[in-house]
Order: sequence, then structure tokens, then C-alpha cells
Amino acid sequence: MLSTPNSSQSGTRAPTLDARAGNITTLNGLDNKKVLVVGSARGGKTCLVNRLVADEYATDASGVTTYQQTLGAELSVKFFIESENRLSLSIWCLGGHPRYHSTNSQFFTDDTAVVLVTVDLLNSKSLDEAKLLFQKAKNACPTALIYLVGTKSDVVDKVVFPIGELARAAQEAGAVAYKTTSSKAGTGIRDLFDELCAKLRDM
Ligand SMILES: Nc1nc2c(ncn2[C@@H]2O[C@H](COP(=O)(O)OP(=O)(O)OP(=O)(O)O)[C@@H](O)[C@H]2O)c(=O)[nH]1
Ligand SMILES: [Mg+2]
Repeated sequence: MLSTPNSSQSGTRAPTLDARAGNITTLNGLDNKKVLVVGSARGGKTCLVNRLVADEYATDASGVTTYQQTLGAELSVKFFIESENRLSLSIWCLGGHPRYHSTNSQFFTDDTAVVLVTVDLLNSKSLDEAKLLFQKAKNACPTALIYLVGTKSDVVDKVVFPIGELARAAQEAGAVAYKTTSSKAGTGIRDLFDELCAKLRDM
């Protein structure tokens, strides 16, 4: 299921429910790190991963954005091979629907290198959900780099809380940083991954 890397940003997607696959330590000769992407349902997690891995943002034929709920979890692999940050990431995007809360717990293992806790900037409940997930990640993945990631930043006029609140939450929770991203506009995502890859390299 995993392809040979042939560009600095190549990626593959391989749906599976095997949480332990994140334990692979090398992939095609590259260090492999496990990344979790978590957050509320419809929060923009899958779109973020799709933008990173395939530079895609799904719309139907008339240009309307489409939504397909993640059923359980989906694994994508991303290779970074041309920059000095040579590594691969196994990125687990976890379904945000409450029905997956208990099964998601098995993915929070202590070998997790990075947790991206997403906050849907258009959903007032999303920040509280993110705070709970942040604590869960902190407890179960003590050595992981944990980021708070505000999604959908392109819809500036509908953001339901000030960005300052996201910054404060990140500081209080002890996040590495908070970031804002738009999968639709394609902003913030490469910068986020470049930064976290550099941090992983230095660890
Ligand atoms: N405006 C805007 N809308 C977005 C963006 N990212 C996602 N969306 C919208 O949010 C919907 C849900 O996005 P998904 O990425 O599927 O959400 P998810 O967090 O994976 O949802 P679950 O799989 O249910 O946990 C998409 O269908 C888009 O309509 C973005 O960057 N900007
Ligand atoms: Mg999803």
C-alpha cells in the first residue's frame, strides 16, 4: 500500500484501522514518525491532510465542497526527501464523530511524535473539544509535539472566536504553538509541517 517516494512531497493514502502501524520506525530508509490529527467532527481534518498529501481540496462538479465523514481512522503517508528534513510521516486522521471517541483512544500511544489538535474556527464548541483532546494527548503521548491548529481560516467573517483565544488556549495547555490553516486556500499547512519536521529532526 505504501509507494516509493519519488518527490519531496509525495504521499499515499491507505485506509486501515491498524493503530500499531504507526510503530514503523523506518520507511523506505527514512525515519518514520507517527502523527495524529484529531478534533471535532467536520472540523476540517481530512481536508487538511488531503491538502498536504495530494494538494487537493474536494469539490463536486459545480464547485461545492463535499464532505465525507471519516469512518474510524484513515492513514496517509507523507515523504519529505529533498529538504534537509528527510523523514516520512505516518499521519493518522481520526474520525471526529463522537461514535469514534472510544476507539480513537487506542491511537494515542506513547510512540506518537506529533499531535495536531484541530479547532474549527467556525464552530464555537470546537475549542472546548480541542482542550479535552489536548489533555488526552498530553497524558497518553508525553513526548509528542502538540499543536493547536485553527482550521478554515479563509472564512474570516464567520470565525466565532478571536484568534487571541486560540493563542491563550495554546499557551495554557502547553502547546508547541498554535497555527491557523485553510485547506481551501492552501495556506498555513506546508509551513506547519515544515516547522514540525524541523523540530522532529532536531530531537
Ligand atoms: N471554508 C473552508 N471549509 C473547509 C475547510 N476545510 C474543510 N472545510 C469544510 O469542512 C467540511 C468538513 O471537512 P473534513 O475535512 O471532512 O472534516 P473532518 O474533520 O475530517 O470531519 P470528520 O471526518 O467527520 O471528523 C468540508 O467538507 C468542507 O466543506 C477550509 O479550509 N475552508
Ligand atoms: Mg475526516
